[in-house]
Amino acid sequence: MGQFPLTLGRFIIRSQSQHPGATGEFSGLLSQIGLVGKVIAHDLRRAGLINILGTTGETNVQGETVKKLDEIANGTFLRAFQQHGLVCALASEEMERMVSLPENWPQGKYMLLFDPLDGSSNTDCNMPLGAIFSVLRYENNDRQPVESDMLKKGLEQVAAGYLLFGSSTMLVYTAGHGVHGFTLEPSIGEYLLSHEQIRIPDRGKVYAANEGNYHKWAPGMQKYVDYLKVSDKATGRPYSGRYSGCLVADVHRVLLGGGVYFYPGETDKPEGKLRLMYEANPLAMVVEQAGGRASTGTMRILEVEPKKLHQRVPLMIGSKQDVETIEAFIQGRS
Ligand code: AFP
Repeated sequence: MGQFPLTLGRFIIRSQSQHPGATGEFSGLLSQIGLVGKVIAHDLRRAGLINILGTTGETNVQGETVKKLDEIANGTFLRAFQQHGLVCALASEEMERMVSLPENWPQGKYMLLFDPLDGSSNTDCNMPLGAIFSVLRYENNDRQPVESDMLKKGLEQVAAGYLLFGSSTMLVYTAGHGVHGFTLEPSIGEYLLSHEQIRIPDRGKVYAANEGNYHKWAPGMQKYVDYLKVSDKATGRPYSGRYSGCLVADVHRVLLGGGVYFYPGETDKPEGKLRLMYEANPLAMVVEQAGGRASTGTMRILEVEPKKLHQRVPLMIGSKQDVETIEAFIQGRS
């Protein structure tokens, strides 16, 4: 009889014992992320039924306003973290400003930044969606955090990860000691360790990008995509295109099987589309911890100096050699 699979809770306790000085706070935060994942997965499963259940335009039969699932997911994160003394500040793609907790509420030593629902365009067609989170530490006990306290480089993240709402619900995270993946067993409501110590292959055969933007890309980027399509056994080309419309799903595929995802800058949007603080930075930490690389095309994502909470950044992320090849093309070295 095989050993009983490790639950997220047991894994966190085991990891905590391996890192002296680790307080239960981080473990509590991660468990809350798991809870948020269960709630959002439940809401997404019902999303397809909301129309059948008789919503009419903006309100449903109970007279409730049918909010966008992004806002619902954002509310789930807020409810999960506002009262439990795990964090002292929250920031989200769905909220213009950072939210700090009322002074009389228990304050934690972490700041949580998140994209509560990544890939929202996939909601109506039952395609995968995700949520991304980044954890920063806040040490100053003299005052509550302000937004500028969040503007830390990705290198300063204490933990990062994502929830993937696909054929199954997964939680993948790193706290700086490798990357671990858990799959939700809905019948018992537990996340079970399914991918311990994930390592990304040095090179893959898959690329994920929206080639509809090809003519807006810089010449080096266009040359790279043309290069991927030329047949060459030695370098595993041509690569296969796999693009889901959900960053988390595409990065998860690349994390497990190798390859690269990229959303580059464009002629009218040189900074690209994706957000640094709660999309590129957390995924860059995960992928680098698994042995991969994440770049703007000219520098490491984790070293980008943030100027604004919602700033965008070009993103090339995945297998180390694949990202290095892109950088060579973008920098005219290839
Ligand atoms: P949405 O959440 O607005 O659908 O954006 C998803 C996303 O941020 C990322 O998950 C996708 O990889 C990328 O944008 C898709 O963008 P395009 O539709 O421009 O390809």
